[in-house]
Amino acid sequence: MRNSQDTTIAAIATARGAGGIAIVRISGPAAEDILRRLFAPAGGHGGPFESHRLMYGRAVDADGAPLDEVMAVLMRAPRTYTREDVAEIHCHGGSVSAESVLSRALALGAHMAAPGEFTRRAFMNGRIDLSEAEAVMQLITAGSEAAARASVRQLEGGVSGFVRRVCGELTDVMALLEASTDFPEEVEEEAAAEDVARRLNACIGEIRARCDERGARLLREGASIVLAGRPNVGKSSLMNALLCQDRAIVTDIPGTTRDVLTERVRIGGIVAELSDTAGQRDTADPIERIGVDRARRAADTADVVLAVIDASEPLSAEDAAFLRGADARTLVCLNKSDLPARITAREVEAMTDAMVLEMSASSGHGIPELVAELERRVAVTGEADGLLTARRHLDLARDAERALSAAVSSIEAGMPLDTAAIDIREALERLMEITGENATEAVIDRVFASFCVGK
Ligand SMILES: Nc1nc2c(ncn2[C@@H]2O[C@H](COP(=O)(O)OP(=O)(O)OP(=O)(O)O)[C@@H](O)[C@H]2O)c(=O)[nH]1
Ligand SMILES: [Mg+2]
Repeated sequence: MRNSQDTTIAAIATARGAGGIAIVRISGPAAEDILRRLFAPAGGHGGPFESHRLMYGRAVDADGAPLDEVMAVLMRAPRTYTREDVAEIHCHGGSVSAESVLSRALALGAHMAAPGEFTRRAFMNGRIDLSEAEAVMQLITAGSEAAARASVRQLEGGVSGFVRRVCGELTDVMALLEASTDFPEEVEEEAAAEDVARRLNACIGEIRARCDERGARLLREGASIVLAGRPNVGKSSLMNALLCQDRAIVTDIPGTTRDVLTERVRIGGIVAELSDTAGQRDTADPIERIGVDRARRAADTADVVLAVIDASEPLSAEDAAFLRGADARTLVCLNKSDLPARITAREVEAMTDAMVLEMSASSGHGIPELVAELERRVAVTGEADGLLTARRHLDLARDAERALSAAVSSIEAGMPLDTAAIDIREALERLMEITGENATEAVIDRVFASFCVGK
C-alpha cells in the first residue's frame, strides 16, 4: 500500500453510464494544486479557493481549452471524508467528460485510486474505524430499507460503541485479575473469582444479544419464501397475487409449473425471494419429476413455507402428507375460499400445529392477512439495538464469546485466575479486530478489496 501521507489519488466517484452528473474526486496533499490547474473558476479570480464552497467554472486541458462546464469544490483537511485535502469536480454525466477530467488529474500527478482507497484513508487517518468503513460499503449495496438502516447505525458507530463498551469492561476485569495475582495477600481470591465470573457472564450475554445469525442473514440476503403443495391448488395464482402481476403461468391443468420460479418482493422492509414451485405428486414424466425434486429442495431450505391446499376439494393423501411434514416454518394457505368449501380451516387446524389462513388468489380475499403474517415472520427483531450483520463481525464476536466462556469455566473449576486471563486477552483481541484496532494488514486488505473504485 502506498503511503497515504505523500500521494494524491483520484477516481470517478459516481456510477458509470449515462446520468445527470459525474463526480471526479481527488484526495491528498496535491489536491488543491491539481484543482487549480484543471479548473478555471468563472470570473477568473486569482485568489485562494475558499474551503467547502461550491464554485462554477470550466475544467480545462493543458492548453487551457475547455473540457466541460463544471462545479468544483475544494475541502481542506481535516473536515473531509479522508481527513486529507479533497477536491471534487462535478462534470456532466456520461463517460466522456468525467474521464477527460480524471485523465487530466492523473496527468497532473494524481494516482488512480484503488478500490475503497478513499475510505481506507479515512480509516488510516482515524476518522472512522474498520466496522464503520465496512458500513459504508454495506450501505451502498443494501438491498432493502432494513439493511440500509442497519448499515447507517453501524456507520454512526453502533457496532464500535458496543465493542468499546465490552472491551472497556474486559480491560477492567483484566486489571482486577492482575491485582489479585500481583498482590495475592491484598485480594480475597474467592470473592474476586466470583466477581470476575459474574462480569464475564454479563459480557457473554451482551455479545450473544448482538449475534442473531438468522436476523443478520435476513438483513444481508433477505428471506426466502416458498409456495408448495400438490398440483392445481393455486400456488402460481398466489405467487401472482403476492407479486401483484401476472408472472407465473396459471392453467387448470395439473402440473403446469415445472421449474422453480423466483422473484424478489419487499415484505416488512426487507427483501424476500418468493418462489413458486412444481406441484408435488408422483409422476412418470421425467421433466416433471426433476421439477418436483427441485420444489422439495427449495422448501427444505426456505425461511417460510407456504403450504397451499385447495379448500374446494376433499383433502387428498398428498395434502395430508404435507400437513404431517409441517414445521415451525410452515404457514398453511387454504386457497379458493371463493368456492364452496369441502374442507374448513378448523378441520385443517386439527391436523397440524401450523397456522392456517383462508384466502382466495382469485378474489384477493385473505391476501392482506397473508402479507401481514409474512411481514411478521420475516421481520428482523433486535436490529434497533445494533445487531451485528457482517459475517466478519459475527465470526469474531463468536470467537470472543467462546474465549470468555472458557474463562468462566476455568474460574468455576477453581483454576488459578491467571489462566482465565489468557482467554480474556484472546477475547479482547478478537473484539478489537472488529473495529480494526487489532486487525492485520491482510484483514484490512480483504475488507477494502470488496469496495468499489471511487469510494
Ligand atoms: N376459484 C378459484 N380458482 C383458483 C384460485 N386459485 C387458483 N385457481 C384456479 O386453479 C387452477 C390452478 O391454479 P394454478 O395457480 O395454476 O395452480 P398451481 O398450484 O400453480 O398448479 P401447478 O403449477 O400445476 O402445480 C387455475 O385454473 C386457477 O385459475 C382461487 O382462489 N379460486
Ligand atoms: Mg403452478
